[in-house]
Amino acid sequence: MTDPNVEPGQEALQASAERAPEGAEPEQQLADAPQDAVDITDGGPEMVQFLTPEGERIETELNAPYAQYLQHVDEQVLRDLYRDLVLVRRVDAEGFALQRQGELGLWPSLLGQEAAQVGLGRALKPQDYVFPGYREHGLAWTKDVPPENLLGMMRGVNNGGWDSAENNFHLYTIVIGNQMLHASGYARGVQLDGAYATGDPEKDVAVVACTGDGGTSQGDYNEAMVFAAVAQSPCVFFVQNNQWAISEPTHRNFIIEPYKRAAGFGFPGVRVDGNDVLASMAVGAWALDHARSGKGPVLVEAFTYRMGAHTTSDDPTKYRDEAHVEAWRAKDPIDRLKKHLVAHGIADDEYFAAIDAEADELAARVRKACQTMPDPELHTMFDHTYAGEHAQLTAEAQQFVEYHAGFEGSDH
Ligand SMILES: Cc1ncc(C[n+]2csc(CCOP(=O)(O)OP(=O)(O)O)c2C)c(N)n1
Ligand SMILES: [Mg+2]
Repeated sequence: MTDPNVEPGQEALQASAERAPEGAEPEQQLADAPQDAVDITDGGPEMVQFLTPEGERIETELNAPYAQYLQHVDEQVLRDLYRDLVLVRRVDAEGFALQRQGELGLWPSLLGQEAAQVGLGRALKPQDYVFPGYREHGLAWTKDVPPENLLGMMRGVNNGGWDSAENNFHLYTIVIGNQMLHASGYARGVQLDGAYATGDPEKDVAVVACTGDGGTSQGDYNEAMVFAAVAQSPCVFFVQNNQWAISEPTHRNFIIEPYKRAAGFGFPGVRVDGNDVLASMAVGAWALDHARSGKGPVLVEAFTYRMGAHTTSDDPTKYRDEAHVEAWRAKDPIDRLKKHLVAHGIADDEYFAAIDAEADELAARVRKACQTMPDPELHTMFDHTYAGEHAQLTAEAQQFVEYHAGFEGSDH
């Protein structure tokens, strides 16, 4: 409960201190705060939700302003959302397996975050432009990036794998927070082009900047928000708070939650249940409308959980309690939609079996594409550094190719 006599920051610090071992220094208290003293699945009273973990559709005072964005949601839309979630999860599982089998160098799993991404993704219009991090496989799916194209960079055969201009989906960015600046700058460009706020929602552009809870600590993130706020550009900051930045829990990244911090930058912030695909879609549609119609930037924090490891290079058993993962499992985004579909007779066993079969087919397609990806010609790593011909780089590329040719026939 909020104590009106305590400053917000102090309250959060006190809460952390209360969870820390007795006698520890304040900084140590923060570091050692045992996480099991609080319900880590609780997004708080301001979190917008439409579908409970039990699959019940709810109407509340809090979700009422967003309900209009779900008017088109009929039984077919619900079935399609379920299909999206299952196919995206299946592609993700295949990516993980391919890495374990030595076919990929790395795979960052989105397990648990499917609804956050598919919800916002299905609220996007074709002209909207998304700047992802590296875990946005669900958003990529909704932007029609073929899933096999996500694998090239992870296999080390290219630097991206899709044409961002074709899909309005920028290449993955590994440098944390960097894409926030790209997005904010792009949104400013949209503004200068007059490609927003014309009153035509089928043409006006909104730009999405994706990051995680850890990314909110980056300078880039904060600079991008200042820039967008001052320009009043059509930028939606989409923070997937999956509770972890590799091994760092959120209390090591912020005292004030991201959705509340938006006010400090001068635009609205909303926390949404990131495991509820309907909530993510409704709030996402509202946010995109807000931006595209010229009302300025907005921040959406999707409260969710990273069910898997940070990447295939990480071992979360070293730093987190399995009981927490179990607690979040009860809030699984696919299970809750399935419960809803079953309870209302919207889908039956035959439908679910068909989707599972389609998912397996898709996974097989992705696997085959991965295994048959050609190794790149050596000089291609120099391509696209400059838009046009660059004499020095051409010479370096030539030298590089010749150098490697010198090893032909040897074991090195
Ligand atoms: C500028 C920068 N610093 C550090 C890293 C190393 N790094 C990779 S992922 C990560 C944590 C990111 O956490 P979060 O923003 O919550 O995203 P998540 O991985 O949870 O989706 C860090 C620190 C990096 N890639 N870039
Ligand atoms: Mg995170």
